[in-house]
Parts: sequence; C-alpha cells; structure tokens
Amino acid sequence: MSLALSVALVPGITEAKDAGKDVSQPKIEVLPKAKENMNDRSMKPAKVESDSNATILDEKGKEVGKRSFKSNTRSKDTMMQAAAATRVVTVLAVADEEYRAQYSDWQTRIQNAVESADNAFYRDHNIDFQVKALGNWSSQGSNASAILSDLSNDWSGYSYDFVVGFTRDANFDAGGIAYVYSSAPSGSAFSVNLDQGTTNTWHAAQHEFSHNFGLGHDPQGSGIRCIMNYDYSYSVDYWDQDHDNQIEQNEYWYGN
Ligand SMILES: [Ca+2]
Ligand SMILES: [Ca+2]
Ligand SMILES: [Ca+2]
Ligand SMILES: [Zn+2]
Repeated sequence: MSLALSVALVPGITEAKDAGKDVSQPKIEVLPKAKENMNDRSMKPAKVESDSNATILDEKGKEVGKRSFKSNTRSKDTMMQAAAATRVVTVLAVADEEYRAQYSDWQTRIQNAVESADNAFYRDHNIDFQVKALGNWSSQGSNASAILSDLSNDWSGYSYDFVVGFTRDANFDAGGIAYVYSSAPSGSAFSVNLDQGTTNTWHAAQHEFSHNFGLGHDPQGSGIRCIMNYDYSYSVDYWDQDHDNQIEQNEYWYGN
C-alpha cells in the first residue's frame, strides 16, 4: 500500500469536542508497514535496563500470573547512567488473540519488543520503560484506527503510563498507530503495533511511543534522519535535535 493511500485512509482527527465538555481528542498518526517484512521467528534478547516484575492479566483484566524480568545490562556505564536521574515509566503490554495464536512465547516477545524500543529513550534521554503487566487482549475493529480505539476501550482505567498493543489482526492496515497527545493524557497513553518480526516491530513501537510524547513527523524526502521520518522509521533508532528537545520537554508527562 502506498504511503499516500494509507494516510488517506485514516485522516488525523483533531479537536473533536464532546457535547458540553471541552475535551479535545488527541490526533491519530499511522505508520506504514516496513517495505521488507522480515518476519523472522528468531529473537535476540533485548537490553533490559532494570529488573521488573510483571503481572499477567486475562482478557477481563484479572490477574492470572506473574513474570519477572531480570536486568542484563550490569556494565559500569549502565550503573553510572542509572545513577544519573533516570525516569521510570511503566508499561502494560498486551497481545491480541491473533498474536497469541501465532506465538506461544508471546509474553517474552512483546516484553522484548518494548525493551528494544526503549533502548534509545534510555541512551539519549534516561527514560527507562519497564514492563509491569502483560495482558491478553481481544482486538476488534475494521481498520488500524478502530483497533486503536478498541485497545483504549478495553484497557483504560489502569495506572500504567503506557498501554501498548501488539497485533496480528488481519484488519490492522498499518505498521503502527498511536495517539499524539498535546499535553499529558488523563490516563494511559495508547499505541498499537503490527507484528512485523523481531527486526521491524520494535522500530514501530519506538516511533509510536514517540508520538505519545507529542512528537510529529519529519517531512518525507527532507533527508532529516530521525525515527519520526517515514523514510528512516525502520532504519534508525534516534531522533533529530528538535524531537530530542521535545522529548526532554514532555518527559514529565509520564512516570517519575
Ligand atoms: Ca531496553
Ligand atoms: Ca527498560
Ligand atoms: Ca482480533
Ligand atoms: Zn508516525
């Protein structure tokens, strides 16, 4: 699908007002799929900056188990960096029924995708995403935008900073999708990523988390190398200077 077409399918929704309430809806941004779908099954362990215990939640949000993830970055550099004020943000990662049917190790896979997506946030901004819950999600919707709203309907009211969905739903017509907030959201920040294998999915997740921090896109064809430029979204893991500044400005929206 061409970029122009995929964007046209889901126009950005801005400033929709609820009757009587001054609630502006966040804008929605759609990331196209990677050109090469390297749907590799193998998985390298991601860098995990700190130990974390995660709760496993069933489709109703009921706790059905626990998982613990150990830090694997005990180098001196990491210890030094950890000593510098690290911001910790909490994540509920959920996999939909299609994703879980494909991968019996879905919990490890989605934790791994989040932990790969946060490496650059940690390296460049001292933000450590920690997976605190893993959920069984039943995804519904006729396109990516509807599936994003389904995620926010199903998983609102939890106290996690980010709720990220991983999907293999056939109706999900994008590489990733997220709300672009213009100020701290009142609840969790939501995004959904298509399963595009271990090399591409985390790129989409980093791009979508960036939207949750309020970042927009760099113009395609501009040559600006940034994960927020569609031309480089699946090939670089860093931001341009303006976007770096914006993350620093908005990081207080999440965690502590
Ligand atoms: Ca990591
Ligand atoms: Ca982390
Ligand atoms: Ca589904
Ligand atoms: Zn985007």
